[in-house]
Amino acid sequence: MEEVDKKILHLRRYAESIEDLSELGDLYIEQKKYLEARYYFEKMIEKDPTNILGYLKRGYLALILENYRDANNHYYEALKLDGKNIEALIGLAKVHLMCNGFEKALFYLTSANKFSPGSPEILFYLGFLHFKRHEIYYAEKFLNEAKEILKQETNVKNKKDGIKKNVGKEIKNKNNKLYSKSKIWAYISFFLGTIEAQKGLYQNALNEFTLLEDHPVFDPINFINFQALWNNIALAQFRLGEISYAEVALKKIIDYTESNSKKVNSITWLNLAILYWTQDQLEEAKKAFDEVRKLDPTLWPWKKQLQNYTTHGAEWLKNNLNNMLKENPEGVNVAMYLGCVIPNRYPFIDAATRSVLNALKVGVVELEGAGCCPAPGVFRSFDIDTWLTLGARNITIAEDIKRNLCIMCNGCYGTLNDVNTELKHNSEKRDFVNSKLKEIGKEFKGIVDAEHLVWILYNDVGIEKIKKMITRNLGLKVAVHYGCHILKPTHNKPWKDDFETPTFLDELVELTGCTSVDYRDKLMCCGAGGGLRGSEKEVSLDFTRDKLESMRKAGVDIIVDCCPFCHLQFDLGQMEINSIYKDQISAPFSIPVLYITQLLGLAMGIDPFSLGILRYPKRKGVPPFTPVDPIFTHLERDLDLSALNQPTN
Ligand code: 9S8
Ligand code: 9S8
Ligand code: COM
Repeated sequence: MEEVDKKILHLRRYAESIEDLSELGDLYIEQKKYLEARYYFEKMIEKDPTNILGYLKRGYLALILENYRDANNHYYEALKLDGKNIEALIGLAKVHLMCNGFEKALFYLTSANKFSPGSPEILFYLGFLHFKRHEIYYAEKFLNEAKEILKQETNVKNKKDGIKKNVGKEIKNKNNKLYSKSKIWAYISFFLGTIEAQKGLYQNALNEFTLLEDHPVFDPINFINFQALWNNIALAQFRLGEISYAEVALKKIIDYTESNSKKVNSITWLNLAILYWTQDQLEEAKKAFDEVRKLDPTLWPWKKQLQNYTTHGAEWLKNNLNNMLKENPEGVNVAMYLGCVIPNRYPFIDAATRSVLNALKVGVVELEGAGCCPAPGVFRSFDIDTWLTLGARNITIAEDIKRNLCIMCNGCYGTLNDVNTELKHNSEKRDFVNSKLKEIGKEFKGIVDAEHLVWILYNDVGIEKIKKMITRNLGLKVAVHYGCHILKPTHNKPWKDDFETPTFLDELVELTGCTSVDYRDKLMCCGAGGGLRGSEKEVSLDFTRDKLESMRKAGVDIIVDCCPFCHLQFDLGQMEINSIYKDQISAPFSIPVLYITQLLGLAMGIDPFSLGILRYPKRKGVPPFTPVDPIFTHLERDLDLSALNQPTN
């Protein structure tokens, strides 16, 4: 008979005191015999309803069983007996954390912190709470505080015990790095690493993660934790370009599951699939995608499109685009204005936009013979009359077919909307422009609107309708970038918000289940506009670098924009900054950049090939320059928070 069993037998016979019953319950928990444990904890309460211990134990057990209502009730009873009981306060905070009741969790943790200041456990949960609320600054602050206190405690303890070598609470891992065996310490390091990764500081992240490689908390026995850690290691390696290390890390998880009949999660396979895809190992990628589908069909629903795309390539896409709705007699109809940057450098922005408009049943036709808008920051700065005339010419093409323009570029929108307003209201200028247009048999009438795509989505189609089309919750943290010309000048813009604090683009982004994260100088220029990129590239990239550092500080997953020129500046710009400003940046940048319709399309379930997010074959020298595939990889969502229910030492 095992020692534990003997002990249990003994206690069952002789247990009398509250303490004995409590010990017996604990032993049953260890053996995962929860019903028995509950029986003895209930006996504790029966025996002495004024003793807090029984309620605490019942709450603790309910937490393990993820029965949050019960946990809440028991801890609440405990708190009634002793309003300052730290365990009850932390227990209640955990319950609310698990149910995303952040306000209440914060309340309990703050009280706990008041009654027991400087407890690493409380500080850890405060950090964790802020982490979950995407408040990176405070998350880091509390986690670091907790870590510091743990370190001091360990030192004191080691000194007191006269411990000189690596025994007791501190041990060395195989890389000979000193670390603490404490559970809380391990979680703190894990979250600090995750935060570093979210900031794009992948080397820092790895420094934290490798400390945990052979930590008991992340041992394969705690499979969920083990998987989360190695997924995160893989992601950091992947983003650092260490592809083979990333592959090894992911395979480590899969190998372990195969030999231990554990269940690998679909995200691990998805990460592996994306890794192979980016390396052009299509056969392996397909196999991995198959595994993803088997485990979770909602995570990778584009199996058929993948087949089509890999067998028929661009033909399949072209057919898709050719068969789109041209006219909707009851709905919204527009004429697509492309500008210069999209057709020449980012054709997938066009493809993504058309796919989304088609899904929303918007009729789309071409503007045959349209030219450069012309660019506001360039032409208008030199010659207003030429600018007006060329702009008016483009508008007349839409007038001929009586459709409003759908403009995907802020600069083009700036020009065409300004020209349109100006000529509708200024008869002198209109006469001048028309005298020029007459030479090519055209006339500006002022009968259509020049609209930004975002306004068409937000207003003409409407938030409600888009919301109904959203089928997937993307859950990414997004740096929304508006750009200049969509907001300014303000006199002829349709946005009802205060133009200094616009929300329309954030609202669209948040329809997808993403969070728009605030960051410093959100409305600042990307740096490209006004001819700056063309004439002073380094200066323009200095702006961009500044914005990117702010985004990184806010820990965003991706950037979302609504202008191809901004898009170019962020996408290609990150690569340029990584070399030009190598010595001035905290680490190389690699934040995926999505155009708004790519994000919406993904949330609407449109396949990533039609949206230009995954492509084949992979080519050098064409966008996206900053890889966007990582948006399919999941960082903090790998974390299993139930692991936090385990007792902490
Ligand atoms: S067209 Fe010519 S150069 Fe650009 S993309 Fe937007 S602004 Fe108008
Ligand atoms: S590009 Fe698009 S809209 Fe602009 S001018 Fe300032 S920001 Fe970027
Ligand atoms: C920016 C256009 S989208 S421009 O460079 O200001 O003309």
